Amino acid sequence: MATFVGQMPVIPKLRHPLKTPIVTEEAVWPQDDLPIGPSSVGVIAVGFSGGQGKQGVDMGPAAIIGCGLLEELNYGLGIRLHHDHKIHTYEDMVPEFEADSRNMKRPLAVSIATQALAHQVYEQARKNRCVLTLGGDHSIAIGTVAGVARATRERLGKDIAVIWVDAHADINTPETSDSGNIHGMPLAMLASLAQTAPGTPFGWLQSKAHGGRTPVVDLKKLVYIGLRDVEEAEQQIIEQYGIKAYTRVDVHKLGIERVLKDTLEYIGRDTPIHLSFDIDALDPELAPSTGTPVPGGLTMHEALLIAQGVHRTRNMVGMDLVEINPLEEPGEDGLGAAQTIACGTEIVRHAFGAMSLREDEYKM
Ligand SMILES: [Mn+2]
Repeated sequence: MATFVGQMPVIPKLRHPLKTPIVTEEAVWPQDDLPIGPSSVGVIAVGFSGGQGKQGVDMGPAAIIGCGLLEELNYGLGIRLHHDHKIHTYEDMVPEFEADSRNMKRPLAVSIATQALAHQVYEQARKNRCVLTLGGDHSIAIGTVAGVARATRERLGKDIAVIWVDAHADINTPETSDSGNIHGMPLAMLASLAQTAPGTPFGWLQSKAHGGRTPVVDLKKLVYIGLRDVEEAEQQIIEQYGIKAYTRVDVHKLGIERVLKDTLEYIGRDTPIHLSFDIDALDPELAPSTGTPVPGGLTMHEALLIAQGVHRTRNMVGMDLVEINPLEEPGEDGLGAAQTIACGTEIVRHAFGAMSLREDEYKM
């Protein structure tokens, strides 16, 4: 599998980590009584790029961790982290070469990797930890959402809601996809719009061993924010299933406060939330280092308000940050990549309790 083939550009740190973090599998941050946020967070770094064709997105987690994200959470916000110090690539599990199948590229690799990831996420989430997964391409959300959904059902007896912040809808079925790249299909897999059967790729989503309830995501509990590059077949799916979708234009017209308030009301105040954040939701001027940039994206203010608003519900059970690709538009002296990473870091910090926006600075 093509991982780490290119050379990681030298990425300057735009933020200064406070100290070296203490993060081990059972790491202990000295306070049990933490002022803000979830007290315990599982972090899984996933250097997987098999859901799309560009090299480099597998370097995302190493880059963002290298720039100090975990120190920010651990020392900056006082959050207890559970992390195994590994970048998971699943290289030893997935086939190196694989023929296209049913208009999917590398279905076996993505299925095997996401199944393994689902198990990792589940193991963290069942211990009452909020699980932060650093990608990797967006196909990994098949694993993260499945793992979080299963643990949350077992632990709280509730279905999760998913807030999908993205330029793209990522809900193509294999049949409707032009590219065959599975990072454009995770929601179709999770919502059982794509045909899967036991023994075939993604059949594990329906297996009893994995919690056995399908679909994993109820489309009535999915909300999109930031869409601006939606394919026609995806638009049909959104309309057919009545999926709540706030496009970039909606954010512009309604304002992000209103969009967020409506989103959280729609989801329901007692509903566990998985926030899947694709860095390409941001404007490429802010976050250029991503595989499928689309102009006209969210501002940092909008992104941080989403993250902070989700945090304030105290209902976040999982979060993904995906599609940071340090090899795309790295910029002079790596500044484009550094800026992309700094944006991602700020979004994660706010989802875990950083409060740069005071309550009187926005209406919720
Ligand atoms: Mn995406």
